[in-house]
Amino acid sequence: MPSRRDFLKTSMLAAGALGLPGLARASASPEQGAIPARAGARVVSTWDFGVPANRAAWRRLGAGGTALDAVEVGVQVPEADVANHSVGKGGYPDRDGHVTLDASIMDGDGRCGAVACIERIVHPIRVARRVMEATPHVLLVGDGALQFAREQGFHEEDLLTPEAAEAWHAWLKEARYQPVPNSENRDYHQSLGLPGGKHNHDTIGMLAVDAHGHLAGACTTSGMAWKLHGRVGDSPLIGAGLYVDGEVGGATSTGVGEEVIRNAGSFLVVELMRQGRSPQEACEEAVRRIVKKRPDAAKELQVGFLALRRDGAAGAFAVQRGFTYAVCDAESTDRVFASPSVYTTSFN
Ligand code: SD4
Repeated sequence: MPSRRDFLKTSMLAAGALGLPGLARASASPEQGAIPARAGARVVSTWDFGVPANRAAWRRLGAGGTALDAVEVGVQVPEADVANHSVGKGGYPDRDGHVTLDASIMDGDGRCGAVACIERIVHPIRVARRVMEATPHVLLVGDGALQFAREQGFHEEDLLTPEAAEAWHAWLKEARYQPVPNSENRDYHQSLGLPGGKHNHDTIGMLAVDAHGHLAGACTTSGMAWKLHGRVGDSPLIGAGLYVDGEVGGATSTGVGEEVIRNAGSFLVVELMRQGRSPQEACEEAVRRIVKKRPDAAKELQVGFLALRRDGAAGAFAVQRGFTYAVCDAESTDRVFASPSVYTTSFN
């Protein structure tokens, strides 16, 4: 468990992370990506755009909402943000021009629900919760998921914004599918002039523990831009993009979903925490397995895991440098931390 000194150092890093040049200079060290337990509630989520999402979740907790309510409300912020090019409306489409969304939600008591490859619904996370609460199933896909959403009274709309359509038409000229690591970090990415200024994938994974120690998580995305129609990533798959066990903690992932699915990533992180690893150690082991299985491929792709233990301790680890996560608690609602990573120089 990191000492108070480590926590202070980490907090300073967080301050640096918000002033982006500081983050760029920060080198990976063990205390990065690990924040100690604290009494009371805490919300964590992937990437720097997790800050406003965390705040919405926090407000919900403050108004007496459960951890499940909080994560459901929180991830709706990027879902509705048309400037975010891959969660919900405004997301980049697949190869054929369809915006297809994946989402999952899980409570610490084991209840869970998900939708995959759903179209025309701005808030797939709300449909996922409805699957969990109003059906005997866990996962609905494609047309069946849309049919269910219609039956539940969800409003339908075209999710392909003019801006996303323009990006798709530009992509069609070469039509090369090549995910860009860290494209999710809008400010970070752009301020450093890293390659691939267009966001081709963003995912928000959020984990919350409320003041009673109750846990929940949610994950929502439009997946990898320009993917094949029908492709489903890790985000709606319980155990891959999200897993929560109220006795232990929760984990969520972002990046190239195929790599996470191959390793049942989020389940693995939670199981490692159950065996006594810290959140950060557990994330690191899950990332290292991905790298070990496909070392050459791993050099050019990004996967990041974020974990929150039942006692509020949090940690993260990624393949490439540049993964960030946002932390919100009574002390501060808007900290952004740099995750440590296997590679510290790639894409920089
Ligand atoms: C996917 N894991 O569909 C998602 C994409 C993602 O940040 O996380 N992007 O594979």
